[in-house]
Amino acid sequence: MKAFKTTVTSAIALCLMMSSSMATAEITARMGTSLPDSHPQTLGAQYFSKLVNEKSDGEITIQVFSNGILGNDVNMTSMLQSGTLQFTVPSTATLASLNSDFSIISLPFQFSNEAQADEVLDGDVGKSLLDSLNNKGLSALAFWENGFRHITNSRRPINSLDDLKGLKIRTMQNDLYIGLFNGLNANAVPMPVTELFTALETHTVDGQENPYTVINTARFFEVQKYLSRTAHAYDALVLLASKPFMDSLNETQRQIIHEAAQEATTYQRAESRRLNNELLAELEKKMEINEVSEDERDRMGSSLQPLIERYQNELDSGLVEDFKQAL
Ligand code: EAX
Repeated sequence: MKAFKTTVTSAIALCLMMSSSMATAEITARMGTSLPDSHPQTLGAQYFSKLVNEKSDGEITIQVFSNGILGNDVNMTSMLQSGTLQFTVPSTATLASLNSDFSIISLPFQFSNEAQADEVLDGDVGKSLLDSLNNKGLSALAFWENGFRHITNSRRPINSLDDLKGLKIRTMQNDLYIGLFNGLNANAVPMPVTELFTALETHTVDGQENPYTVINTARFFEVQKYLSRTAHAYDALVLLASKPFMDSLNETQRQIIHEAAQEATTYQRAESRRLNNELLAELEKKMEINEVSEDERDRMGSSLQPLIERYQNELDSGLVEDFKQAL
């Protein structure tokens, strides 16, 4: 009898252990970013990971791999679609290959400040862009920020449109950016940002364009002398989850991911703005920086007008109208 009791007690204990371990079955997900740990893209990823872990009481862990260790923005996005990676944060420019309407955010010389970008991204335009990825194997959670992009190069300051002539400028792997730099009389050379430092160092390209946060955290100042403040385009990032991964979660877990994404967005945008301001002052100590006059920026914008109009005609007309109204 005693032996029987012990067996029953052990069996109950075993069941309890099993059910409690089932209740806290741990989920480990991976998140890849293409930029260094100190860039707001990765800072946002780390904050998002922390929030998800806290909100799920340790049930969901997101491991963050920065600096392109898991791949570049284009192939990490494909990995999400196939379910081999769970989260990443590419530029809207990367996503234009899945839905060309994403190009509306990158159209040159449109936004004057971050508040305008927030209005577009947090309004109908942004919502319809995020929703459009649902049938592409992606669950788009929020817009984060990379910021206004400026040109660096190793040859000369860009004060006018003419100074860009013949310069080899790396662009993102995106048709609009290629058209933009070819339209400014430079030679666009598309490649992933993860290959860019070496390309600049070996003079495969003369220059590149990115926000101050990227120029500083990716240490481009070591291989680029001139920084010209063109602010030619605004760059938003998209916090993406793999749809196969989201579908594998229960409703409560999905809710946690969405809540954490919203909270992390407030933090990420604030960090991006703070650091873009702070790091310009850092870069002033390391590079030759020049302002580009409003007149010259207007000249650049005018020479890109055919490109801008071509895109506006090709993109969803309702979206283009909403976009114009928000500006
Ligand atoms: O996705 O590729 C780039 O220049 C982007 O600024 C960056 O990687 C963010």
